[in-house]
Amino acid sequence: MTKPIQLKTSFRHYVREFQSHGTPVPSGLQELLVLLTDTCITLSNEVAQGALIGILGSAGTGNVQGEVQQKLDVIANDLLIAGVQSCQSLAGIASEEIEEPLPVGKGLGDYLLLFDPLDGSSNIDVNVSIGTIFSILKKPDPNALLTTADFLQAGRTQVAAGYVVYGPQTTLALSLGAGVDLFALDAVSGEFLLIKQGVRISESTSEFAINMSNMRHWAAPVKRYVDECLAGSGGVRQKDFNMRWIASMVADVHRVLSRGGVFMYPWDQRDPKKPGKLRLMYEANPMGFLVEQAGGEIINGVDAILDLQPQALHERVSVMLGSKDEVNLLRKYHTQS
Ligand code: AHM
Ligand code: MG
Repeated sequence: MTKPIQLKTSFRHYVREFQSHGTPVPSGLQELLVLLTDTCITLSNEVAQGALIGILGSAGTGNVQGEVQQKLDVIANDLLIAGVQSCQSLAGIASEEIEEPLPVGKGLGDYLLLFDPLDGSSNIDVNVSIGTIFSILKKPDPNALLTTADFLQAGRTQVAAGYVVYGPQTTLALSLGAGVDLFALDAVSGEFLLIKQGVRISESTSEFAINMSNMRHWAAPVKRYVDECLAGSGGVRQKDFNMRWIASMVADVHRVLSRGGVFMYPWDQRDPKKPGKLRLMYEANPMGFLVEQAGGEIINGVDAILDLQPQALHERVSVMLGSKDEVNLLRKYHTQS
């Protein structure tokens, strides 16, 4: 049971008031969440300024993934790292943009923070929604030296996960393991205010999201699923489907949380050895935590993503998430093949 909190409560008050089954949020986690979300507010203000402060365009550098970095990828990464340095309970950070984990202070403390600092980089320069995705894990031994292995925990062990979308509104979605709550950035107070408690993803939907330009590379079960959606009311599904693809996972997942749907970035044959495009630790696990906490599902085709044992910090995974009925159908098509 989650304690109801009054709408428009500020995030600072929310983390103090939040209780699941009478248990409040530990003070160290409160501190981390407040520092992290405050930094996202700073980042939101930078994003809103865009070209006016010269932060659009390529940084001319590459990241650990071999991808070209945008200036905002670098700015977001630096801001987030700096923003949580004073957190006493934080032992280390792993970022999509950096190869090795960074200790915070001496690398001691209860929590580990992982993030994709700026998701949807291809949308930065065209003023389409982008975001920050984060995941918080418990450090296995708060008093031991920080290692990469500390971070390699299955998604189900996350103590918190969330994202911030920098869109028409700046919106924060957060789960502390007892439902998903939504906040909007209030321009007047400069704070996140609670706008919805207990978000639920509808079990059925008639909306799907996938990059259709990759259709010729998909595996047969994904092609079958999408073909049947496209056949509409005259096909086996006997209903018309709508398609949306924003190419920012934060914005696509926000739509799924808001009105249901299914989002897919599956494995494909372009690079058969690559399990998928999206990253397990920085994208799939935190989004999966939110989706499951809102009553949806997330799989790699066959297995629940939150049960996967990560092998490496930057590993990639095939992703299918959203409304239960559709994810179950995708699982069925994958297990039949
Ligand atoms: P990024 O973290 O480098 O921005 O990449 C992840 C993004 C997701 O937000 C989005 O779902 C996907 O990559 C879009 O890929 P594509 O351009 O192939 O459609
Ligand atoms: Mg990303």
